[in-house]
Amino acid sequence: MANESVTSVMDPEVKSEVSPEPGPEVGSEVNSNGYEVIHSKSPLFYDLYERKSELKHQTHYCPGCGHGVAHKLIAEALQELGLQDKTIFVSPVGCSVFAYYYFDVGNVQVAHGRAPASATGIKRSCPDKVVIAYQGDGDLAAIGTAEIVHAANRGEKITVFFVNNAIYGMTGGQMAPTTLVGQKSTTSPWGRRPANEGFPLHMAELLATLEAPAYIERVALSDNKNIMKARRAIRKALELQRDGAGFSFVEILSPCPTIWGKDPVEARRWVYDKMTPAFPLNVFRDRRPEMPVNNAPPQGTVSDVLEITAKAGAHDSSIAKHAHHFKDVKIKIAGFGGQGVLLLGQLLIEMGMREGLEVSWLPSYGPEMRSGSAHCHVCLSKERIGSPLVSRPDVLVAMNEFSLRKFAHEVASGGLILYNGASVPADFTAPGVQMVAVPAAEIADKLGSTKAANIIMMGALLEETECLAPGTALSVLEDKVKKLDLLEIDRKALTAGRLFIDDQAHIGAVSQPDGFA
Ligand SMILES: Cc1ncc(C[n+]2csc(CCOP(=O)(O)OP(=O)(O)O)c2C)c(N)n1
Ligand code: SF4
Repeated sequence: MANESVTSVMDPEVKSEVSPEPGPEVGSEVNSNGYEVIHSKSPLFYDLYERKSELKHQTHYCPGCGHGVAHKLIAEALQELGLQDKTIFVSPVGCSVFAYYYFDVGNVQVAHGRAPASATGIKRSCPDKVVIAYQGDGDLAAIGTAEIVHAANRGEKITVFFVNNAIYGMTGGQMAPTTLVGQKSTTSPWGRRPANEGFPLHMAELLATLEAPAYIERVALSDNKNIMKARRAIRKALELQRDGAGFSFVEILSPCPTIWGKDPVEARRWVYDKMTPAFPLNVFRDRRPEMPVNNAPPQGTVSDVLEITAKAGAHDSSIAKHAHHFKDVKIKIAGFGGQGVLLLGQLLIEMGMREGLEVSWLPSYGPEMRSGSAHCHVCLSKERIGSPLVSRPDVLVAMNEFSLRKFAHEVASGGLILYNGASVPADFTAPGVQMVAVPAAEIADKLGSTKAANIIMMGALLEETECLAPGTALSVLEDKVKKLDLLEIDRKALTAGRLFIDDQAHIGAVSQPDGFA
């Protein structure tokens, strides 16, 4: 694709198909065999490739690499179809990771194997765009096997160009799922043995077993005639997407001279001689799938879908009027699974939402359903929240001693620790931090349910920090707690937590520089 790196050879058999499409022709010459060789570059490529200051006219691909040819064919097709301004190109991890240095279209570079998943999200949110996932065989057929199969099976209206060079190029020649039987690689040094490494994966055939795909073809960059066929297939796949067809997929058998240890001409020949018998060229699917129409989910704002606005209106007017004397409050709640640690965080963010704050909740818990450690990060903020991760909490709610000892050191200076216990352990100190021991489990037991300990801590938190209104807490509990007897206990627990702070804690309110009282 660099000016001199790709040539179109005027073969009499394919002459009519290779006449250069509109675009700046850089030059032409007649070679020693009497053929006219045309050097051209699609205007869809950037003028300069900014990757390296000294190589601004060259790609990073090795001489004879199929990626450059595939890029050129895609660029020309997009240009001919007038799709440049509508295209979003999703590049993978692999040798083609830098495709965004070349294509002057919308570009996204994604994690290894995830291009079909990312392309799905992009296409669904921008249905008028032409979304291309471009992937190597390691990327698509190894680490990304699940993504491609499911995107194809859902009939996502994206186009996938699958560059199969039978090897991992970028990482130095490990065996790919497409490596041929007997082919040597750094991880199959004796040649691929089906009994040990399995058979090559035929992705086009595999995807053609699915109902949803609209178009699947395998082509080869082996010789000019086949390159012209590849050109047509690439164009067709893009046309189908433009016309709203369905999932289109072109597998491109492609030379990797460097890793194969061949010169560019030998490598092209190897594609034809060795790869095409193993991966037959064919159109495996060409039809418009029968997909149910009108199956799009209802569209709406997050507030509408969560019915937040409607619910907020139903609550007493004191909720919205609560004054927040802080810019943001970061809270960590930690304990054992089963203590309602995560739930307490969810209740707080629900309250924050109802009071018009920005909120986030990030849970973290072990695999055990009960007794494993669990904690969550809660942010309440008047401004948009950059990260839900709380590494310096203003408040730590420690539901057990283990969590107290584990997280106390993280609490910001001047912050608050609410500890679920009759008293703070004698040997424990947390300089510069207010500590309040709330015998929440004990009080909860007296109220009739140990489970209510988290709500007692909530009451204490609200009373001590005044970060959210107790009225909001009540309305949230009324909506969320479906069992009436438990709701009654929770109401009492909320009050008990607040009263404990007022009547028994005898510890002054925490003063924060931002006014969090
Ligand atoms: C999660 C993750 N796993 C592994 C790698 C290492 N890695 C980078 S590229 C690559 C394989 C690329 O091969 P292929 O998709 O065939 O593309 P090619 O380089 O041949 O074009 C691997 C395994 C990575 N970058 N990220
Ligand atoms: S290693 Fe192979 S796939 Fe990668 S740029 Fe070089 S020739 Fe192309």
